[in-house]
Amino acid sequence: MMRQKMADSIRFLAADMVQAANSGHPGAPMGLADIAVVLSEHLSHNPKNPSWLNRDRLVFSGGHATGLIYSLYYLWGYGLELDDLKQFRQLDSKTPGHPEYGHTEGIEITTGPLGQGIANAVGFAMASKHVGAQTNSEMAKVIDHSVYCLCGDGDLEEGLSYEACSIAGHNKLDNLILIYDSNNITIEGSTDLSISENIHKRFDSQGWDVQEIDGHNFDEIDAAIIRAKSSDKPSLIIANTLIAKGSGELEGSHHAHGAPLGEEVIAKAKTAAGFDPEKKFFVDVDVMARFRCAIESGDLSEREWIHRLKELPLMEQNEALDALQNPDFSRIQWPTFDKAEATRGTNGKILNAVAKAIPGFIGGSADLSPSNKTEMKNMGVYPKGKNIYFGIREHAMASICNAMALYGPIMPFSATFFVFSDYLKPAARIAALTGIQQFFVWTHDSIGVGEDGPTHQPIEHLSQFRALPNFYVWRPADGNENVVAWQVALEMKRSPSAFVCSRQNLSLLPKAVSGNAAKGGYLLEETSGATITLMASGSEVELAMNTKSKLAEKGVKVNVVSVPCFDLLIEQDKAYLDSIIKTDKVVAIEAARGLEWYRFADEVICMDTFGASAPAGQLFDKFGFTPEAIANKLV
Ligand SMILES: Cc1ncc(C[n+]2csc(CCOP(=O)(O)OP(=O)(O)O)c2C)c(N)n1
Repeated sequence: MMRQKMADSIRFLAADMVQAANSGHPGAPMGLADIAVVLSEHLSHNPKNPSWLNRDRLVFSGGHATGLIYSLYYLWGYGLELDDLKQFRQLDSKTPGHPEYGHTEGIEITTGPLGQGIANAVGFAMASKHVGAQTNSEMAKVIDHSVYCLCGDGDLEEGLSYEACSIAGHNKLDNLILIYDSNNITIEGSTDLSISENIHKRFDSQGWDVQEIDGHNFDEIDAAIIRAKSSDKPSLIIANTLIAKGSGELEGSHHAHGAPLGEEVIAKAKTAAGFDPEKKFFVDVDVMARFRCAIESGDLSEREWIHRLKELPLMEQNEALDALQNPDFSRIQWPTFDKAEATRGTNGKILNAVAKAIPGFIGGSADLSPSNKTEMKNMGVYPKGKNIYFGIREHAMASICNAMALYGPIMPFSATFFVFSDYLKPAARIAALTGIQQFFVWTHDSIGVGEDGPTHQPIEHLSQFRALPNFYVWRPADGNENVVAWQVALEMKRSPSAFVCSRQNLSLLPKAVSGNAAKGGYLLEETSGATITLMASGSEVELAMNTKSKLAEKGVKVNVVSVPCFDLLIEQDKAYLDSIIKTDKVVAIEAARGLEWYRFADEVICMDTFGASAPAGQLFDKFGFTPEAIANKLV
């Protein structure tokens, strides 16, 4: 009886929120309310310390279920008040349309783009296994929490969920429990319209433990969670539910997915459940008292954990935890460079130096580590070691790394060819939007890819990622700029950074890189009486230097500005920009789409088409990226 009243309280809070906002999704919260009540009994978390390391993680992959999410965080005592629920979806409220990490206390990660939450949950589970492998011993466990994820039909239709769950099964993530709100309804209607696969068999074949239950039967939900917790595989609980359960006439209807139920329907539903139809945003004291037990029990759980840490029989466990939690960047032995080298190579050396010094620095590639140069030598294989084999699953890789970064003591990187950043763009966007410090290693950065041809040659990608707010794209021209890039990126705790590196060798710049590289751009070569400034990044900086010599032969004097990070350069003040761009005429050179350079340049020498398949040198010739061609164009 009590559980029913608790679930109905969530239902009507969610319905009232959507009604008051005249916008939102009542269906999923009402369908999931019974599951949420039982989950509350299992979840180990501390509302007074939402960042307790050994808490269970809870991810709502269907981010549209905010009516449920905010109701729960209010009921559990995370600091949300009824007034916040009444401000649902309003400007500057704590209760925006989809859950935002860092905005509302307790939200583990921003969700909304379907499928990502599942991959995030896999990321939390993987992070937990890695930190556990460093700190747990036979005698005492530092990390032993679960990761729960609620998802819907939409999440499982997304290809990302396939990738992520495949990784979870392969890695036997027995700490992961995915609860599938199987209501067979999406926006357009019944799932019969769009999907007919057997989800049970799909997860079976991916190495999961699968259970199927009535998602409105409290005892079945309870038993399923208990079994899932003791499984030696990741668990899927297929919970058969009715969307908008308890709403009366809209129960089971797709019309309840994303529109207010209507005052009349809500009033009737409240009456049918024994609630007062006149009372809105109402939670009875007994219901509140039950949910608020989370505060007491959470505090107790964390205290027990702290006690456990103090009692750890092995000092090394505590030391390992301490080292993970307090990375010391001064321990990094930065490599130095003295010869021509591809920046993917210099980047690989830097990455190894960082990994050696920083315990929580881990990552991997989507099957391209030999090409991306991301293997961390002699540093082992995940879960104990640092090298993660993500397989050819870019979207899952980047979404997993987002969660790993938010887990706490982990600093993750992910790698692939720059052109395939397309496959992970949604996760990069979430990283930027929410301020997640993920490091993206993207090699093979231009037509310099050569023979693999236009499918493998990024053209619009630099522009695309430079257009992303709070995302820092580094395209170093040599190893020394590459070092500065990492030094800056490691300090940017609330921003993702990308390292866009060449496949082909690049000459060392003529002088040791100046500290101003950290400003995103700097005056590399200054000629007295210069009339033109050439601006470039990465491989085109060398080209700009050679063009400068060509133009000198024609009596034209030129300055060269190297721009390893366009995003940082545009943040500099006018005085700094004037100190490096001193001529009236400014020309930018980039073997990519490059239109953003018009912010500084009068003329941009760039790619107007896709590339082609040929040795790289021939391609630079064909597309006009030679000192002769550029010099002739300019004079
Ligand atoms: C990647 C992505 N595509 C589309 C949407 C828009 N969208 C939000 S909810 C939804 C339907 C989800 O159906 P389901 O998971 O069954 O949720 P339920 O109907 O049970 O609430 C869609 C298409 C989205 N949020 N993310």
